[in-house]
Amino acid sequence: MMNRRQLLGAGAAGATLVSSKAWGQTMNMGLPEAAVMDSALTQSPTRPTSGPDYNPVVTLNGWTLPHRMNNGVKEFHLVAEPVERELADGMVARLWGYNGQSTGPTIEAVEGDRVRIYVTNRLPEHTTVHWHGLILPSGMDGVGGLSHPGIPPGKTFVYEFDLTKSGTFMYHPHGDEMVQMAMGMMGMFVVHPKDPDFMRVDRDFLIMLNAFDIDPGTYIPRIMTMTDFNLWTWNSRIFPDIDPLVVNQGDKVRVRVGNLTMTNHPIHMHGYDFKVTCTDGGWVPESAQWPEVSIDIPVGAMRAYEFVADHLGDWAIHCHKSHHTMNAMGHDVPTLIGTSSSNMTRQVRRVQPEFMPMGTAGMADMGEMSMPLPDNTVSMMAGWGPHGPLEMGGMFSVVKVRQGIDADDYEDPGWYENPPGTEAYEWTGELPDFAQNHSPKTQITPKPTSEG
Ligand SMILES: [Cu+2]
Repeated sequence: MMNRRQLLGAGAAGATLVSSKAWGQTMNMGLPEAAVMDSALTQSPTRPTSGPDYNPVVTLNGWTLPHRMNNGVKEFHLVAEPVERELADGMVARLWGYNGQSTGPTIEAVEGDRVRIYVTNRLPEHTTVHWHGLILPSGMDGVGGLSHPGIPPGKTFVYEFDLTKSGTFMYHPHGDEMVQMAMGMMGMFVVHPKDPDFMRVDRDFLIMLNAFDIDPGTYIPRIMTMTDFNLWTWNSRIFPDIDPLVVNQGDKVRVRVGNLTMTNHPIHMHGYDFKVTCTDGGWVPESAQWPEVSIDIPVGAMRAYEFVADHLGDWAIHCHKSHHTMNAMGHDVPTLIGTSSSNMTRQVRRVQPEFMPMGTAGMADMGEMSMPLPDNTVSMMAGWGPHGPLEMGGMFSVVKVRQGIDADDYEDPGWYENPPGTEAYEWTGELPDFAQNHSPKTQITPKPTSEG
């Protein structure tokens, strides 16, 4: 649900940022309303009501910031503030974000637009907004202390520039950046082409890769973590509560993926090959688009790919670093595969009666295990599919390709039913000796055989 609020008493410090004429016009209108989102679910795309037509983007578990027109200028109002974000059902994080959520709302506009973006700072410290990838005047670039002074708490600054090119860009603070990005401050900025037919697709999904380090049972990210994060998120959401990418068969589909984490993420999509069509530097000419099934998204970069959704089914889409498809886990756990844990278990249970050893056969039982969890966390390998536990978490979702899905319908159609004869099945004939599992144990030290 979106609601609106007027920010009464928000200070205006724009005089040094815009010309006095522009500022005079702006003052007459007052500040634009600042829309707030209170839901972490995917919101329907916002179709344009004026100006050139475009196919709006769908931000997974996110929304698009409304704007108003003021004398031909598109005006937006971002509010940097502490937020509560549901990372998953049963897990809330206390983050910093924009307009009620982290990640912040997507900003959508059209090539050739002039935009005026009010940024109100309700954080306890200064902030700025840097417009990653956009071509703009140096003083609008949002690097605190370099482009302009930081926005003090309680103040509102105004950014204003022309959108000279279309593409996919990002926004994030460039003031106490390490802390503010670790706290969840980031969003995406999509500029649609002026020509509605240029690079047109039927479905256009947005994913921002981000990461947090939140100890189970706590609410606030550890801001000093450099690489060993324990929650790998898309738009500040973890599987199984990342919404699916719902697609009608035959649709031309684009997926735009931005990365503001501290490591690269090879995003792999099953069932299709696709072409890389855009980076945050611009569109890739058709002759230079290259095919992929996994695309590495470097740190501080965006990659968009496209495909035609010919193949019906439920297709996994995920980061290919396997630790990034797990939820909150510690990495300093010893490997117990092949060991006998019963003696150790007995000893540990004397001091911790609920102790359960993990990883003696593998970790496949984690999804089903009902270990007592502390408050405010989710299990490591969660998610159920139509055929049992999915054993996935973190950066994972499902592309659901179906027939007869309406243009603006993104509702989960449920699980795909594989047509008869198209699903892997069990061999029920005789099993020869070599194929039988006589000893389901991993031998740590192979035993000498009688032959030698
Ligand atoms: Cu990853």
